[in-house]
Amino acid sequence: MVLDKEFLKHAFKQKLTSLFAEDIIELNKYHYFTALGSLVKDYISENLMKTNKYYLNHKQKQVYYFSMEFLIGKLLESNLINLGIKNVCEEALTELGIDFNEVLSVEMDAGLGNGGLGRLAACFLDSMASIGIPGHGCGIRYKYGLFEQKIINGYQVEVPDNWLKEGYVWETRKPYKSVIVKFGGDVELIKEDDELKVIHKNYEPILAVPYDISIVGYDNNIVNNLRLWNAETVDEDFDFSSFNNGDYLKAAEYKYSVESITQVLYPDDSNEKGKILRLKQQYFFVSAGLQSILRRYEKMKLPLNKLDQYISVHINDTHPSVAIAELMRLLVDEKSMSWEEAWKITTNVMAYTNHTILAEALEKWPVDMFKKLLPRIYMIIEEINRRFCGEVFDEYNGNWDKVNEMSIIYDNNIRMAYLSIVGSHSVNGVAKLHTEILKNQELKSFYDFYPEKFNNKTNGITHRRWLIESNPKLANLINETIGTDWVKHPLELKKLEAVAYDISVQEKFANIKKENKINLSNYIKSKYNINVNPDSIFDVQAKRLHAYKRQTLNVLNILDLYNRLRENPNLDIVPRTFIFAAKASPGYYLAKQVIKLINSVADKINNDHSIRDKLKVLFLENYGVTLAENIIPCTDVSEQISTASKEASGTGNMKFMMNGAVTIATLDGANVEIKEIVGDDNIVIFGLTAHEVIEFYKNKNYHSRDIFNNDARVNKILTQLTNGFLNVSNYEFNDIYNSLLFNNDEYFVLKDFDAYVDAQNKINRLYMDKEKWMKMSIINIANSGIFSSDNTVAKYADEIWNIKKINFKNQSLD
Ligand code: 26Q
Repeated sequence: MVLDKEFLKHAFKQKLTSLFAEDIIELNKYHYFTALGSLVKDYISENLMKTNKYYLNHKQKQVYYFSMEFLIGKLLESNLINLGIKNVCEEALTELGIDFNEVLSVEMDAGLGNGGLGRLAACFLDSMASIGIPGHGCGIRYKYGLFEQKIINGYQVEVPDNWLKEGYVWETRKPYKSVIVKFGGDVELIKEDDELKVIHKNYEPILAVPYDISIVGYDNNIVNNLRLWNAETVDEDFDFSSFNNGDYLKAAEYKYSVESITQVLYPDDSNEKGKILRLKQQYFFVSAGLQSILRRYEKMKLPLNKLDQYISVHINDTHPSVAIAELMRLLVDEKSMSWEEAWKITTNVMAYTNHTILAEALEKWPVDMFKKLLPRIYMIIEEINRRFCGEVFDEYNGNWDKVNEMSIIYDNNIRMAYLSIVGSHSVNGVAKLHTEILKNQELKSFYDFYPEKFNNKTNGITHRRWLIESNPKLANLINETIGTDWVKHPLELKKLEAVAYDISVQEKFANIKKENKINLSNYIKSKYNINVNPDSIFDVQAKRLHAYKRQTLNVLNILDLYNRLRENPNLDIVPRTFIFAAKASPGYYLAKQVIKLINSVADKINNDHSIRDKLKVLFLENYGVTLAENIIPCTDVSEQISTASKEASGTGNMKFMMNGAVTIATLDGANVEIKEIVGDDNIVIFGLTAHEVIEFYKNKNYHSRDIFNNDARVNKILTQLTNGFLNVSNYEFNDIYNSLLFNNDEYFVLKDFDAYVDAQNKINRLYMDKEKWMKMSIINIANSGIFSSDNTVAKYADEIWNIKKINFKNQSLD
């Protein structure tokens, strides 16, 4: 199929007819979107089939990225870009009198993730396809993605995200590839011909139906697959037959309980302990995924004992870690392989990424619950643990303390991180600092035991979505300035360094930032009826709301700045627009209070005309992939201010940098590496180091009250939280107040306050020197190529998966 404009116009009209049987003038942008999407999908499908055939014929090793979350956002524009047909589609639709950008904008975001971990999975899929890695996603087709956030009277209100209600043009249901997943029941081991046979009875069978979404590589004809599983009842006529039995309600209830498995994404990015439905979700997609991988493998007629040469399974945090036991079950129970051989293969196949060091986020499952739901899997974990503990016992000369410390099953809980380490050949952190903390603190005993397993893979982001798609003006200017090599080789962005001091180039970059800021200002005006000055500094903190990310620190500085402005209206500052965007987990009370606080401060400041135009505070609702794409290109200052040691990596930090924002940051996560690459002059660093934070925890010698008592500014601001100054009840912010003062400020907000104020003042001074600022901005863009997920994924392929890139350039896939 060749797509030229005339062909497209024709095919588009035909699609409209076949889908809607109405004349084009009767239809609206939603229909246009569906028709164009469907057309593009047809076009992609040809390459999908060719890619598959190529992989099969060449017996290419495949990697499967198992993840509970894929935060992929909209797909139409990125597919068009990767296929190289965006311009021609835009022209075709424009000639038909259709507003192309409106058509792009009506697509629903696929918000099947909470935040960083889910978005990372989506960036990796894009990069794997684009650099030629046969890599596929495996996850859950949640009927409801992450909730939609509304702000009502300053509070977060959650609305269900019914993203499938109009159908989803990118998916293909493949019922003939369904598999059965078994829950509960009784397991018996019997000896038959000297072989141990496993009999699983009285289990509940669930039908796992795959929905496939094509992942299009950039300009290389490769199409990989994202397979999302849907839970359904096994017997299609189930409710009907029961109806005949007069048991209709029971059948309906049963159907509901089965479908509830894939009903909703857990809206929590740290911990929601011990929920049986979540464990069901985990085993459901993992078992379905592994069964379908084995089925494909068997089709290739390769011996099972070579599985590890042809398959890698990557587990995105511990959420899919039952995969280790499930693969053992499939090999030992269903394929009659010996334990030893199955174990060798399983550990070679599996690799694990850790995304967090927050103790409360480390997954544990209560033994009783686990055993009941997954009896055979539990037995297998017990056996894995029995053997592992034996090794530890031998290695440490019978030291039982060591065995207890490292045991996978301990205190009636299964520690999933430990299972993941023991059952994988690779364990990686997501930024240098994070990996060091894992090795030297959190997982030290495992690092001592298995040093060869541990490695670092600093996160990355796809520059196609986060620069080419979201900031087309900047991408074009980069093309004009250094050519287009960087598109396929993002490290080439480095060439921009040569022009960072060139005033005429700086001006062009500044103009684009300004144009983007004007666009966002218009959006804000139309949505919130607030006037924003596009010449003000756009200072943005956009990420999940969490105490460790310290949105509170940002707000406290704003309050202090406001106090200073009220005392001295002539204070020499560049007008600043502080923008927040963040969802809080619905059950995370303190995080939701912080949203109310931000909105209360915003109300107070935005309505104070005495300081007008010097300060604005905005909370943009419903942060997600699409809003991120709109905010990031407009940002001057990127807020990356987590308590050092707490943010595993961060990826927003990379997105902002790539769009020319200057970062104000603690030395946490990947901020450390951003600083290393841009140099001290092109980033503003403040605050405690990870080492200092860890020492304070250890020595318990931080007392937040001392700061309250000795720092008049802190005293004043905290008092303003509870004395009616913010036009809310005096009690409204009691819990925030108490967390800072009486619970000793777990995240060192007050401790870092003074350094943060200084850092913000420094930002103000730097921005006043326009040339200096634009130099910093350009140097940030120039050095962002290293954070393209193309590089990250290439390292995974090379150092973990042992998969070579395939190169299709000028080569047919046939
Ligand atoms: C666990 C148990 C029960 C319910 C929910 C969860 C759960 C869900 C999501 C736990 C964690 C997550 C997500 C974690 C996450 O997004 N971590 C982020 O991963 C990014 C990619 O590596 C890093 O850049 C961030 O630093 C890290 O916070």
